[in-house]
Amino acid sequence: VAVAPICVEDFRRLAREKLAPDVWDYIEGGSGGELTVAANRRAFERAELRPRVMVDVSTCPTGTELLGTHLSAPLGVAPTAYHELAHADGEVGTAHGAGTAGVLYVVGMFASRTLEEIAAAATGPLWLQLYWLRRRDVLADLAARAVTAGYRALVLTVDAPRIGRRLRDLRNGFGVDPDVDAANLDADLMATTHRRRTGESAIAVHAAETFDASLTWADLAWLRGLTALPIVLKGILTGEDARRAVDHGVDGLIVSNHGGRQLDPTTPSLHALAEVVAAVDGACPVLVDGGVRGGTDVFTALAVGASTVLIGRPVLWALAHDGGPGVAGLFALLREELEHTMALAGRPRLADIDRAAVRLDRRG
Ligand code: FNR
Ligand code: LAC
Repeated sequence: VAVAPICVEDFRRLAREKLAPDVWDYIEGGSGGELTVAANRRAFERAELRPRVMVDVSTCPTGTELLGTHLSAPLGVAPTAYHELAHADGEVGTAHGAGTAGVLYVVGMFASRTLEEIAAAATGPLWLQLYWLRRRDVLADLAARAVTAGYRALVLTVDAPRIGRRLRDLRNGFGVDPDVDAANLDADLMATTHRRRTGESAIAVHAAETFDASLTWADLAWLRGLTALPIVLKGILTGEDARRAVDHGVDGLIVSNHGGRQLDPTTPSLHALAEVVAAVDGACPVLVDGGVRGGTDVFTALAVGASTVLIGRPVLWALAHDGGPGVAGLFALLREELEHTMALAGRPRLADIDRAAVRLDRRG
């Protein structure tokens, strides 16, 4: 009997049945020994919720505000490349799903649909993620298009001066399917992403050719000069860099180790979140991604101080399983699990989910 997914892990199993092995490995894999992928999960698995009782939990609303935008829950889609690898509807499906669920969608620079098509399909807020390219004119063009199409923030990913050593992709000689393109970038800029050579990841080769590894804090002023949109940095893992980002006037931070796909081993996202929240001390919203696989994980991240929690791989699983409705279903499930956790933990409002609601690093 086909049973609808009742937990996030169900989406993973359903997606695996649909995806070609090399695409599965590209999505699932991390870099190096995949220690960070495991550590992201382990940090959540070792968290222990501390419930309060005799609290009126007859309603537990999950709606929130993020940079002036209403969300049905403190949830969103983390930026990921090439959604058409998962489903023919690609990012248009993701936009439908995220919009239906009322959550944030951070569109990836390597989206396989145009920013304008995605915006036309979206009923919820969109942000646009960028990598720092040598071709600054391309960044300027994307920023201008994002403004016109109604995107509400730019996310600069700062943990990828080059691509991590993803052994699965190297072994598979992974290249992006010739029918799937980065729809917002010129074909000549993207040619190598389709190249398949044993021992080589086309994603890594392409990044080596086009990403500008000289990015430093001083460059933020140039990005700021392009647009009045809020600027959010993604890939912050230390309190030191968080302070520095605040000093440079960024509008938000995303604590992330890129789902364990870049530096490995490194700090699990939940532990980095605690450090960053302390350093930022309320100066700007702090988002987090990496290893969030259920409503209790979302609750834990909120207790540690996250404003909103982003979901990477599970969105691609849901998209592979059932397109836009799959993505809507995934976020409905996460919202429901969060609401359920709030009730059982005696925290009926998001503002009640305080640091005392969770103990990290349970022994044993
Ligand atoms: C990513 N991620 C990513 N990040 C980014 O800033 N730009 C990108 O283009 C991509 N592309 C991408 C592709 C795939 C297949 C994955 C799995 C991830 C990283 C992503 O935004 C996020 O940080 C992690 O996926 C979060 O971890 P979880 O939820 O996948 O564990
Ligand atoms: C990733 C970046 C390249 O695959 O999008 O993580």
